[in-house]
Amino acid sequence: MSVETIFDVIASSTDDIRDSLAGRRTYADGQNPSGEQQLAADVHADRLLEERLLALDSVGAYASEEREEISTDGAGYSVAVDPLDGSSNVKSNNAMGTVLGVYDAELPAPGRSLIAAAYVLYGPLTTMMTAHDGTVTEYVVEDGARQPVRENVTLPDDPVVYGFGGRVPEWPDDFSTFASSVEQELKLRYGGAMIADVNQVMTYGGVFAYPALESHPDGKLRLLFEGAPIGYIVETAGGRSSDGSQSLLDGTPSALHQRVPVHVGNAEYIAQLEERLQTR
Ligand code: P6P
Repeated sequence: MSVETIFDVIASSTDDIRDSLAGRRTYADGQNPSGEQQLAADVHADRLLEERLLALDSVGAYASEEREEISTDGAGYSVAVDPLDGSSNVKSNNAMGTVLGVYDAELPAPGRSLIAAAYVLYGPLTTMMTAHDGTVTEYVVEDGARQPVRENVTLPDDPVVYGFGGRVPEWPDDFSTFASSVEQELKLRYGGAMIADVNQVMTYGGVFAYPALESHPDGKLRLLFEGAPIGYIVETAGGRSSDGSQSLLDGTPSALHQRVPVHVGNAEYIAQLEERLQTR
């Protein structure tokens, strides 16, 4: 029950977060620990989720992509949150999301210590995808309450879409070769917010990646807050995840905000990717 209670806190916060966007499209003074500018909306969502999640008996630690330190409050699970993933999309009024990882371990912890993960997608509808106890469920969130719309979600067998982040000239040659083969088979769907792009893969099948870049060999996305939770969800839905050589769940972060190359989607594409990258 305690994981469902955590999911309920996230769902019940969606109206407050969505309603806060309009007036908080400006940049706050600070940067997040990854050196990225923070919108006022990032800061607001972070404070709101910290307060509500730490108020639960089942949560003892709150870590966020928006803050350097972990907040603690007694015993319980450790939650790792990206309060507003893709917040730069507020300016262009495109989709964005919230990412949640529930770790049964002290952070930073490997993805294998995840016991649940979820994401909220702020799109035309507010939806939530949860992974827990070996199953993925999709909900529409209305008035802060989750209404299930898809049970036992699995990636479709016939993949349709792909989305690859980073600038093409920055892609290493082996990833570029992989991308060229994928482009012959699938349709491009890339919107600049991981949650929205991953949700395309969860809905239509395919592959999403924010790969290693020549200038950033660890890529852009954070292992604890983005890579592992999304890897957990996609793998629970029958897909695969990879940092280029192993599942995103096998990575052991040495630092809270460690970045990792992220590749998730249908198993055949992740197998192709790893084969291509292992010829390095
Ligand atoms: P780029 C959003 O800032 C984010 O962290 C992810 O949600 C998204 O996948 C990626 O960065 C987009 O990065 O370089 O395409 O703007």
